[in-house]
Amino acid sequence: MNRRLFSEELKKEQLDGTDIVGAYNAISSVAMRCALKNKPNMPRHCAHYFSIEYLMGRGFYNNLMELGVLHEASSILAEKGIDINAFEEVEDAALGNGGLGRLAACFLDSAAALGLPLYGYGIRYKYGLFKQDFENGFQKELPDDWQRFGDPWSIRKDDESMTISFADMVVTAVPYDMPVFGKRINILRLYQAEDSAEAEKISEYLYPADDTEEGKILRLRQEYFFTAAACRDIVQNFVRLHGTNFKNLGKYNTIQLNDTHPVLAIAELIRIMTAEYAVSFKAALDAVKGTFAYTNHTILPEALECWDMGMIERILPEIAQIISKIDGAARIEREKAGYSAAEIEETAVIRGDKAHMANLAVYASKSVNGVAKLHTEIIERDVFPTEYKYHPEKFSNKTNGVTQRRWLMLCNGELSSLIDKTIGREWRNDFTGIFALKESIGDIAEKFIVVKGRKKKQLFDYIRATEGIDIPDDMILYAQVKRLHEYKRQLMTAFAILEIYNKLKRGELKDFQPSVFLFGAKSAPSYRRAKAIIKFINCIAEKVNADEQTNGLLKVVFVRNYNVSYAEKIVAAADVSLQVSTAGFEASGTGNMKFMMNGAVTCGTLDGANIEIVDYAGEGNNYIFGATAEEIKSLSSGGYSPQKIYDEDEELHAVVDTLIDGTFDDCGTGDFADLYDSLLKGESPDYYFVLYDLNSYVETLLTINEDYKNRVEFAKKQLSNTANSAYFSSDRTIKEYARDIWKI
Ligand code: 26V
Repeated sequence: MNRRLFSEELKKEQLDGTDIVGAYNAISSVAMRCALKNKPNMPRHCAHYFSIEYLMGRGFYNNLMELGVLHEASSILAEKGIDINAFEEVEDAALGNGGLGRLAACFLDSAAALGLPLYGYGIRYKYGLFKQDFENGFQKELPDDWQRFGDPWSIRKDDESMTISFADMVVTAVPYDMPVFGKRINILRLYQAEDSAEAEKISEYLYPADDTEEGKILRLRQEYFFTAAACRDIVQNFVRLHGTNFKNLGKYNTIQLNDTHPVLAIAELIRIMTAEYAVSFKAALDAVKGTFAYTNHTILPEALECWDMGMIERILPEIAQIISKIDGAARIEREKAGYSAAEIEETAVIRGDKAHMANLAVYASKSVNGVAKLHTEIIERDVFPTEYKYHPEKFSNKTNGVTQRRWLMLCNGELSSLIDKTIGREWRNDFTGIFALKESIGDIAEKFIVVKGRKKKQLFDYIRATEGIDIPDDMILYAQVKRLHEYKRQLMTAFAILEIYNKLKRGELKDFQPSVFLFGAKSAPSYRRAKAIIKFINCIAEKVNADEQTNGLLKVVFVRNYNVSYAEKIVAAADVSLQVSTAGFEASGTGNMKFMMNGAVTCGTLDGANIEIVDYAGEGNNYIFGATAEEIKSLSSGGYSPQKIYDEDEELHAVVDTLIDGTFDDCGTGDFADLYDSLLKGESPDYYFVLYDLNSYVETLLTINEDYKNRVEFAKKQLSNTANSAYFSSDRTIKEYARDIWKI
């Protein structure tokens, strides 16, 4: 963009430091006006990303950085008496919930940076993911009314609105286009539902509760709503550029399905071709098979969506018919290809009275991928084994990545300048250049310690101001920030902290380096056990932080409302990245990569992308513990007795008992007893092997604590992680998608 124009325009603005939101909107609008002077059209050949979540984070700083005017803006504002950091009070839109949505945002960033045409489609929720507060240690959800700050980075496109029909209602899908800046400008198009109060509900909330029939229908409407509008948009562009020979659809377009939520698009695209362009069903099916690509992001059975066919029939009768026809076609095709009857049933699109969305996606896509090496092996071997047997060529791995522009350059200017001074600035254009840092690790270790210290101080100051908790600046920072889920085992960290606390009280840990354990996580509002874990950790924090005997040595903090902006501060400051999921359950993880880039060592299990992180950065520079995915699998098939561990290990017994012995108070909810039962009772007690891995976890945490005493050696380990993080750039991931799947 023309920097001079931007500076001139910005200087003309009447900005007032007392109206930060007004100034925010004014500056953003100037940047948008200047940047969009020459926006490219959708090219003939491009890829489309369909996702029910986008966790874009704050657009302000990132966009100004991408546009190359962050410095200009900062100095012009300073002249006007405004500190550019003041805009941190403008909250970011959290139109997503976790890794899936943040990955979508990183991908858009990377594609634009690389100059690749990738267009995102999703929903413009009125309320994003709830804002989290704690009330007496319990999570409380508050609506996230992000639009109250305005939405200066989007443009409403009334003239490109679409009508979307359901059996019982018609709604208008109004696009809001958010430019994504880089070497080229791509667009994230988010649809808002309008026309009636009923219609508006469709784009009101991210993940409305789906434990009732009504909630399920709403979720179904959301999924159809945005994918139908997006499909129509893509078809209109295709027809304009290439005519109506839909044989070529997949030659020019790939639609990447981010998990199963957008999978109805497959049926809708067939509907559009057959109903509106008189294409035969067979030809339409062939066309979609060349167009769609599916990414799986989780193997948790509860997250693999199945829709009741009766419900689809009621709300979307034509779509139901098409799904039935796809199911029929798949069965015939597979019988001819030699699938056994059992194999046909297992892979069927309709099983019983349910549409199996992952099976539909796998059947109708040209490509299926997992998001880390181990995860892809698991989907090939355990989740879609039959399809893999007959169509191995369809499957591939695309290990996730994160954008170093937000997750290193923007969030850690101090480390970025140290890197500049050490190896020059070329790594900023091509992140593979970061590898050159390896040669200088020894020389800059001391300087790195200073940088880390500064980032920690910034974070601790922020925590003091927002959470009212005081953390000494020199503590080792262990961080576990991610969605709250039993498989991620925040509970195991809680137990580990209690064991360490007990050891400190008994005077068993000589020369223990002062440590703070930091958590950030939101729990799904209806997920009782996840919420119980939040309460439990808050109880531990209260007890530990108030104990004068251990106070200078151990702190526990659960930050409120963990989000992208908080994450930017935490990943830059952390010494130790806790990635302790039960092996086999975390598809990839992307937080692990952000920490790695910023020079934290990983303390983790051999799960998801941790395996590859350690492959690149070296096992000696990280701390791996716990059962492997294979061990977990064999333990799961019989013979695991958490009761035995509990009975035989006194220390472990004692910390688990704090759930029921009155040490902590769950205010009569019975939540702690329920957690206790989940570990020791029922059909598969301790399903996530918390007790199994606890001892080796505590040992590993203590080894890290010991190693930290040699600050320089420890800093070298940390820097080795930064130097080896090139592979975990989403630029690399996007290049692989572009080369292997999108052919752009
Ligand atoms: C989402 C939700 C939404 C709210 C209701 C409960 C619930 C349960 C599970 C999920 C999982 C959605 C899929 C997902 O986010 N997967 C994550 O994708 C990341 C990007 O590939 C990956 O790094 C994480 O390992 C994976 O968990």
